[in-house]
Amino acid sequence: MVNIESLFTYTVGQYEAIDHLLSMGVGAHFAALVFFFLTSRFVAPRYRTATALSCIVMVSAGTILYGQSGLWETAFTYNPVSGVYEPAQATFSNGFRYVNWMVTIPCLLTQLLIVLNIRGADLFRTATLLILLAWGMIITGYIGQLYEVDDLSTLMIWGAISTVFFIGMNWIVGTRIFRAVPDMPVTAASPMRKVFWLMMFAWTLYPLAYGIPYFEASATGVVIRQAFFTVADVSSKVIYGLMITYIAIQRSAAEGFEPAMQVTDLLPQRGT
Ligand code: RET
Repeated sequence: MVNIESLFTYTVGQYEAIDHLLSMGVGAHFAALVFFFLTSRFVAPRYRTATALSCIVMVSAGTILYGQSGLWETAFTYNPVSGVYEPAQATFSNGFRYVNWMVTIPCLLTQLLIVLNIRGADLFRTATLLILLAWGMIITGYIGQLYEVDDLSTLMIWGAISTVFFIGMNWIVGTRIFRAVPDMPVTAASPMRKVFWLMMFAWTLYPLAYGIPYFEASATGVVIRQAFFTVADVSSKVIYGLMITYIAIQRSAAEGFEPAMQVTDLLPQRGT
């Protein structure tokens, strides 16, 4: 039960590309954590949980990526004779990511519902449904990826089952976003529509990464897969989180929220 990563040797360029992608992911998430922490004061209490959830996602994803980059470094060693990186004692696995999504995806979905101003029983019901669909998608995908080396048809069958959950989840997300947009202040409506398309783009990269063993089982395929994962991570969590916080700030301002300190207070004042 290994991932295809452990089957190949890597040129120095391929090995380093993946090492650098993973480290970049760590840096992006921890940098964004500081930003979300500092900007939460500009978000009205009504929407502030959305920004707090971004902080949780940054810590959770940043930590898992730190682990992935350490694992990559111990799973391969440089062989000076052949001039390539070869599998070493540790086994690289993408499975940690899937388990991490069990935590991060519910947070991402809930912060969306909060900035859509879905409240009370509706919030509880919609969040529960979305989280159950997400967990169904992740668990079936996790099982499938265990077969990616030994049995490609099993990989694809579990992938197809997982996709059914994925489509159901996207359907609900799309309907809720486009139903809420007409009632949002104009400054928030346009970024909200963009959030939907960002999600469609970023979230689809994950099933493409899952399918790599089927389409391109090689060291190049592995580089492509890790690149897909990194672009997907930064888009679906960091950029998404920035847009969610931006929407939350716009909604707060439109509802008359006055932060204890204005962003402009940070700028030098005329005459001082
Ligand atoms: C799997 C299995 C193959 C089919 C599908 C999948 C979808 C994965 C998705 C993951 C999203 C992850 C996010 C993580 C944030 O931290 C499980 C790869 C459809 C959509 C947003």
